[in-house]
Parts: sequence; C-alpha cells; structure tokens
Amino acid sequence: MTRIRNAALRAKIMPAEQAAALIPSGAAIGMSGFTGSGYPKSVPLALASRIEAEHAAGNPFRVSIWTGASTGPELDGALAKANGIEFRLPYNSDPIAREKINSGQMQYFDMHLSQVAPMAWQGFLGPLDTAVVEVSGITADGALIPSSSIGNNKTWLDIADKIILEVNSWQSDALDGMHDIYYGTALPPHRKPIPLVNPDDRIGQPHFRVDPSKIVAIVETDTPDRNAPFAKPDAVAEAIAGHLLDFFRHEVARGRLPASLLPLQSGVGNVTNAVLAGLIDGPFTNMTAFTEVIQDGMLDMIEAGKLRMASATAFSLSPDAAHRFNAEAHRFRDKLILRPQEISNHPELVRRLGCIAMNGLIEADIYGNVNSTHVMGSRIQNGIGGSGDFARNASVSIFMTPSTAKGGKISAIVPQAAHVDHISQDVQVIVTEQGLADLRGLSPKQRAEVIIANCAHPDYRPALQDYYRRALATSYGKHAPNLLAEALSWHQRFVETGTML
Ligand code: 0RQ
Repeated sequence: MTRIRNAALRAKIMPAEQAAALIPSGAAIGMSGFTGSGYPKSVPLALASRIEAEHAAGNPFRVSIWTGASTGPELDGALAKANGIEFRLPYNSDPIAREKINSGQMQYFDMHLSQVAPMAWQGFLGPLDTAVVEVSGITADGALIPSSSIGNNKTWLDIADKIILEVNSWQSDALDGMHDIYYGTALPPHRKPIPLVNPDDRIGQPHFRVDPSKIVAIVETDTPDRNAPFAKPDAVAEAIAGHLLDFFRHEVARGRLPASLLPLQSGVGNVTNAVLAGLIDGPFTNMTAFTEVIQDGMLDMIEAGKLRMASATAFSLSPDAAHRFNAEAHRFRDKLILRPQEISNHPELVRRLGCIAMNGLIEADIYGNVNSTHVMGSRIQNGIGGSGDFARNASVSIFMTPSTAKGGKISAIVPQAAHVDHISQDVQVIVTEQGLADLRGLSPKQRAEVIIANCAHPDYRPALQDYYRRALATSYGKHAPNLLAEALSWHQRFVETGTML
C-alpha cells in the first residue's frame, strides 16, 4: 500500500534527479537526519552528481547544509566528496566531511544541538531555501508521519521556502504514533514553561503539520538507515562500565540516587553501549532514559524489563538491532517517544528531570576541564553535539574515556586541555578503565590529585604528578597551578614526534 495517502500530494512524486534540480547553487538546505537515521538518502546523492557535473563544466556550485546531527555517507559523504558543501552545521561525524573541514575547504559551525532551532528561528543562521526531509508516510489529510529521527525537521519544514520530501517505505510503519512533536516553543520574551515533568509525558502531536503549497517534490525511497555496527565491548569499555556501575550502587546506597536511578542520557559509542549492557545485569529496575539517541543497549534494557521507557530524538541502532526493531516495532510503541531535538536536549527539561549525563571525551586536564571536540587543539573530531546541553544541566554529569588513545601514544589526561568544551564546573565525574574520579565539591587542587591518581594511565601518571608538583611550587597563581610554557608541551611533542611519551 502506498505510504502517500494524500491524492493531491501524490501528484508531486518525481525522480530524485528532478527534485535535486530544484535546488539552486548557494542555497541553504535544511536536511533531516540524526546519527545515521532518518536522513534523506536519494536527493542528496542526486544533488552531489549534479554538483560534480557543474564543476566538470567549470561552473561553481556549493550549498550550505544544516541537519539535526550526523547523517550518512549518501548525504555528508557524497556532498563533501563532490566538494559541494560550503558551510555545515551543527554536527558532523563523516570522515570525508571531517577531512574537508580540517584541511580548510569547508566552513563548519559546531553548536549545542538544542540551540539550532531557536537560532534558526531568530534568523541568525540566514534564510533557509529548501528543506529536504525524510518521512515514513503522508496521511490522507496531508500531515507528515516522521521517520526514525526527528532532529530539526519541524523547524526546517516551518521556515524553509520550499520543501522536498523523501517518503521511505523501508521505515517501519509502526513508527506512526511514536513521535511527540511539540509546537509550543516561542522566542523570548514570549517563552512559556515546557509542560513536560516526566520522561514519558506526551506534550505534542504525532505528525508534522506542513503547508502543502511549499512542497515542490516528493521522492519515494526504500533504503535502510546507515546503522553503523557497534564493536563488542572490549576489556577497557567493560572496566569503565564496571567503575560506573559501582559508583551508581554507591550513590543509591548513600541515598543520593533513587533505586531506579534518574533519567539516563547516554552518548553514542562502544563505551556507552557497554555501560548500558552493564545496567542490564545490575540491580537497578524501572529505569527511564531522557536522551538524544536510542541505541541497541536501550532496546535490550527494555526487553530485559529494566528500562521502563526511553525518550530521544532519534534511533542509532546497529544493522542487527535495526532489523529486529523494524520487524517488531509495534512491541516498543508504548515505550519509546521521539521528540524534536530542541525538546529532547532542552536545558530546562534536563535540569527539571535531573538527568544522569554520560558522554565521551577526547581529553580532560588535571583540573577536570573537558575537550570533546578538537584533537591537539585544532583538528575537529565530530562536534560538541548534545554533550553541552546535558552536561551543564544534568544532576550528575559524567565523562568517560579510555585513559589513552592511538595505541598509548596519547594520554587522555593532560596538564592542560588544548581546547575546552566543558569547563570544570560542568564535569562532576570522570571515568577511565583505571578508575573513577568523583569531583563534586572539590577545589581545583583536590581535583588534580584524584584525577591523576584514579584516571591517568600508569605510563603517564608519574609525568603528570611531576608536572603538578612543579606547578604547585612555581606557578604564578596557586589556585589552579599551571606552568604556562609547558602546559601544552605534551600536545606539541605529539605533533612533532607522533607520541606524547
Ligand atoms: O579515532 O576512530 O580514528 O580511531 O577519537 O574515539 O575512543 O572510539 O570513543 O567513539 O566514544 O568518541 C569524544 C569523539 C569519543 C565522542 C568522542 C580518537 C580515537 C578515535 C573516537 P579513530 P573512541 P568514542 C551524544 C553526545 C562529542 C559529542 C557528544 C564525541 C576517535 O564521544 O564526539 O558527546 N563526543 N555527543 O582514536 C586523539 C585523543 C583522542 C583521540 C579519542 N585524546 N587524541 N584522538 N580520539 N581521544 C551524541 C550526539 O550528540 C549526536
């Protein structure tokens, strides 16, 4: 049965090439997509081919791409390869786009994910020419049934001059009803409280409203989401998860966390997936998640009866889990809610619900300032994503990492972070496979001692202790002692020799 149940809109069905031809050079395009789910899979490829042809003919052609977060190779990869992206926001993890950004060929504005929609509405990002949005269907009265991510789609559909829809029949039709689109946000000075007090509250409607006169093209697809596989947790990930579970048990025993914990936010990646796997076997029950992405581990926790429900803006599943989910989506219908990212990541809601935030990091310094984004202070890895939305507002803000990177040549604990995304006030707990540092209530000097003792790798611990002792003796100030001429010397040594050792 067709997914496009509105007869007038069926008349707008066309091939992707014809739809891509409607996008002019220089356009800003608001695309759907969040961590490899729900991104358009056909129009961006057609646009990339068109750009390549224009470039071959000697004509300049580049566009700006705004999304929810990361997408898939058919979008970021193809357009970056075609040298077609002039400007990108708010998050990228595609390797080709990363290389273009780091070699200076693409502008990138990496930003808090909750702030994209309000900034777009305020006009700070400029006009939006076209929205290209994947949906899983269109109702008889012309409303749009969202896909496997929501991201910023509500905003793109509202503010774009014209709209191209991809209707993807690969997406489960049981997604219909899982979404909660809140239309009550306003700009200052007209903002009202967002009426969500529990992670499972529904405050909006299941479908996007859309002005049909703005829809210029509809493209039918039947293509899977990117769905990167997760590695099986290794010993390092399992050790990190073990320290964190001990911490949760301890906090529950002390009466500082309830037995069901607090709504969980979990970044993507193998370490966070290992933590979720650990929670299945742990003593905590009736848990909830108020997070950005629903990963394999959360589906497993629901099936194990440990997680009561999860609220997010997108799925981020391995191919196996996506297959399982698509076959049995109806079983998860009352346990999963997908929301716009300005709601899933809203600081007001994260603070009200008291989330437990668990995110990865690139490096932390001995005072607990965290760099999530820039390798050696200048090469972007991905972006800050939602980590800042959650870290500052969570009731427990946890950052996790292996204690070394690149086979031991880089220490994740350094004298001074070469770039700071999360200041020490937003970093309450740091965990590596070596151990856990609970930094709450500690001064900078107290923090330095526990971070070095508990989190640093033994190969780097003596050098960190030596640096700290000398800084304490001779630093200009003794509040957060540093040796200015030496603080970034570990990074410089890596750049020059390929190792911090
Ligand atoms: O590089 O893939 O080339 O080997 O960074 O590192 O250890 O696999 O860990 O996948 O959890 O990523 C901070 C990047 C960690 C991620 C970061 C290199 C390492 C590897 C990945 P390779 P790991 P993870 C929810 C919240 C910001 C956004 C966020 C991130 C690669 O967690 O992007 O939190 N966070 N969003 O080798 C040099 C170091 C390094 C290093 C790691 N110190 N120096 N390279 N790497 N540490 C999700 C969203 O917002 C959508």
